[in-house]
Amino acid sequence: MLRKPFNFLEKHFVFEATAAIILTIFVITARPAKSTVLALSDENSLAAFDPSFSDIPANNGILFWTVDDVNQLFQNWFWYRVGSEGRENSINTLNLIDLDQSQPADNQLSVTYAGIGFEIALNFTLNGGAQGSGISSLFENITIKNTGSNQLDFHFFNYTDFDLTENGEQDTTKIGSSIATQWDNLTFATEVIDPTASYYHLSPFSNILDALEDDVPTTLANFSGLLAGDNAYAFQWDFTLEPEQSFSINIHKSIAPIKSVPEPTMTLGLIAFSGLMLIRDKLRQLCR
Ligand SMILES: [Ca+2]
Ligand SMILES: [Ca+2]
Ligand SMILES: [Ca+2]
Ligand SMILES: [Ca+2]
Repeated sequence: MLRKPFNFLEKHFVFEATAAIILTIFVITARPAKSTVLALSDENSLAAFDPSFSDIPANNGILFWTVDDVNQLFQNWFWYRVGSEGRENSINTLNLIDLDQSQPADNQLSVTYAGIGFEIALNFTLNGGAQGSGISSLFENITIKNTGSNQLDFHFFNYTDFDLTENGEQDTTKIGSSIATQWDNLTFATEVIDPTASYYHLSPFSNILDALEDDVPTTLANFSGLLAGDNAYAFQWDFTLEPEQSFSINIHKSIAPIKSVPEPTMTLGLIAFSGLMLIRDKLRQLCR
């Protein structure tokens, strides 16, 4: 079982970003190997993406997504397997052949990896809402193309670990073949995918990550929840690709606040108490 590492990268990154020094390239020397982390930013939102491979499974792909300076995401990334045997690998174990971010701190990024006889192209678009709105969207478009001369039996996985409002322990999650939802007292996250997945799964962290990183082929087990606690989930697409053929997937993740409207009969004392509880929770978050 993997232990959830402390996300020091996020603290570093958010500090830099709020100081309005968003650079295209961050070199994070504290990480195990020198790695280049890219920023996606738009209005109230900031996400970090590391295109290179880390042998710490939880340090691959999208490493956080803050909305109004509150982090909502621990990790979001992609794994694949070709054929019915052998292990899955994260797609950034493949050769990085193209990386394009047109401007510093832009909200769009595209990256392409090449394997033996195929290429995987990803396009990310972060669409933040107005400052203070708590609203944000992340669009991911993935195209897998057979560039070889043999038919490919492809298995593709999107793995997502939301930790809403900085902490996943009080989150609740459910999933089906085309949608996943997760919420806590303050935040609601939705993921809608197209086409529908062949399989899906929801499990306490780090069971799915362990399955994607072990040495045996994985087929997700379609547990749909509800499940409370620090969960992660994944979708799996199984498809056959003829030479020159492509398969595209669209993924739309969104974050929104849960509006807490006081009941009309609520006394002032109760409202003050709720406020104190919120301040207490905030202080606890800050002190962690
Ligand atoms: Ca926007
Ligand atoms: Ca939470
Ligand atoms: Ca596996
Ligand atoms: Ca989680």
